[in-house]
Amino acid sequence: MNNNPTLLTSAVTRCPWTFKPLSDPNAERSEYVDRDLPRGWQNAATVCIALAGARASGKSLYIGVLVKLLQQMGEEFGFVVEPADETTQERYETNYETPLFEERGLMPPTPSYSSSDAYQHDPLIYHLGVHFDRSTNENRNFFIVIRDVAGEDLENLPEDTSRLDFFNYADEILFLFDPLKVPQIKNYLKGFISESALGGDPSKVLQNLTRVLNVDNHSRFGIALSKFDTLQSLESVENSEWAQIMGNYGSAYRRDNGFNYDDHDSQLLHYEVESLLIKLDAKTLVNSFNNYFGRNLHRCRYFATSALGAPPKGSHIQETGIAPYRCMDPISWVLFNYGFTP
Ligand SMILES: Nc1nc2c(ncn2[C@@H]2O[C@H](COP(=O)(O)OP(=O)(O)OP(=O)(O)O)[C@@H](O)[C@H]2O)c(=O)[nH]1
Ligand SMILES: [Mg+2]
Repeated sequence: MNNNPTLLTSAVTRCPWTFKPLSDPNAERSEYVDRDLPRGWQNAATVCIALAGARASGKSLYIGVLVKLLQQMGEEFGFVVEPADETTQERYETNYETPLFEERGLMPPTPSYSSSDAYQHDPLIYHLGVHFDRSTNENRNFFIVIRDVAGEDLENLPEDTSRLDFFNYADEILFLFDPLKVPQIKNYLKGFISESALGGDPSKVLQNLTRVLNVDNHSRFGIALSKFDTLQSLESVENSEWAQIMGNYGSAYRRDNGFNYDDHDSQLLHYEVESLLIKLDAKTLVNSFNNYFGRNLHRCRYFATSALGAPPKGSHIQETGIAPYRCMDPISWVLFNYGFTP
């Protein structure tokens, strides 16, 4: 596998509920929440991912699909991806798998953190098995911890933002945005693509998020143009400039490398997505990302993802099913740069 990350860092052992690093990586209980850590947690590489984005930007559907992709990656490379605590399986089934894969519908908006039915208080925790860690040259347990968030809570920050503190300790903050919610993009594409109704301006959510982040925050920042299928569909707008751009099958955004992560390809995609954003007149958004996170490819990277692979049909997914596109990339970026060898 050609995953050639240029900078390898070693993953620390974090508390899965707060994302804070454990002062004793061999502890059996979290010093932050006084709960027993999952089995095998001692000195494990714990890759903690926090989703971010406005309402309806596609976070929950992405998680629903990501868990299936992780399992498929395990099948491909010969390891098993298993829920690592008692409730992950049940919470995944109820909130993600059943609505999406059994009822073949969409998901209701994630309830606000303060509501009684909020299911995102605890993250989803999966054991990826024992793997060679190229950053420490030893075999280690790898876990992935995924936190969903209600877009509503990021669009209107609570007075006390301490419950969003986990963002400060995430290995990666994955910021999804619906391209059609960037005002300039929306104007540009008016008439080409049907507009989704819900959801706020990603720039505002980004601003709010930076209010939550400490100045010394070290999380990697993945920025994904979600629902990329909507942009790909422009290929069929005859004689348009976009038909040419999206019809360019030589570009990185037109091919999915699946589980074979290649850091050079990811960097190429980064620059292509940046150019797409500038082409779409979203330079202000690009400048905001650069202001906040610097132009550091190892810290901040663009992605293009589509959880469904095609626009939904009313309140259901297409009869042809779900065909995720480039959804593993943002996760592989951090996993492989931590020296994960499947
Ligand atoms: N075309 C397309 N639409 C998508 C895709 N993923 C999500 N959507 C649409 O976006 C809507 C919102 O998706 P969710 O995953 O529920 O959004 P969310 O970010 O979790 O929203 P909140 O929970 O309110 O924060 C879905 O109901 C779909 O209509 C995709 O890959 N392609
Ligand atoms: Mg949601």
